Amino acid sequence: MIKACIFDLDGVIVDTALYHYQAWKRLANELGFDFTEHQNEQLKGVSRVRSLELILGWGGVTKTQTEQTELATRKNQWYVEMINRMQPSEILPGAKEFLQAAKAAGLKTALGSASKNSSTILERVGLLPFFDAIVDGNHVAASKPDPEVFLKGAEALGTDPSECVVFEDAIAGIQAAKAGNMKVVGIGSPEILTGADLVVPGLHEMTIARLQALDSI
Ligand code: B16
Ligand code: MG
Repeated sequence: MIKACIFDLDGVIVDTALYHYQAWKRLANELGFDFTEHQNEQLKGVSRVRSLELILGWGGVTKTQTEQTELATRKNQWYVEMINRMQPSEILPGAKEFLQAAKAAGLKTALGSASKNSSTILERVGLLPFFDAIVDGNHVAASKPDPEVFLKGAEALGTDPSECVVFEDAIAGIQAAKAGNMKVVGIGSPEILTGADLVVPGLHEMTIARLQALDSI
């Protein structure tokens, strides 16, 4: 029986990818190069440290560990300035309604995000009260596709992984959920999110009936 939902944040609940892109682009420009929005797709669901490594690679730039820490901190300051201005209107279509429906159906809810800024974002858009547990980049050692973030979410909710459904927009997150023996709903396109048990374009297409139907697969 399905007892809990675990949600990724960026790309599922809100679209913070644009803010990440603007902040990383500013950093790259300061270092003397640029990268495209298409390249930015590769950073979705990827940790801050790994994102910086990829971006420096695209620019052909080498930095020491200390310099990398300083650069990641600088990017994060710009990013935090932007997310501190986020509004409830930035919640993706259907996300709040599905969270409300999940709570009304007696399901437990957790966040399972790579971001270290997830609480700030949920607070800004007014969704913090909808989550029973928050597990994010501050609580895990291994990044998706490792299942750690989702397993910790299930543990925090006191739910067996097999009774959890994960909602994810990144392929690494789909793989992480599967590695954790969970059901997974992909948010996006079925051509990209192969391996998901169900793919919907957004949470506006999700219902509790569709969720419960995952029990039988
Ligand atoms: P931060 P998710 C991820 O969020 C983003 O998709 C990814 O682009 C970002 O680098 C990562 O969080 C870390 O974010 O710098 O705020 O710690 O999709 O896992 O909710
Ligand atoms: Mg995501």
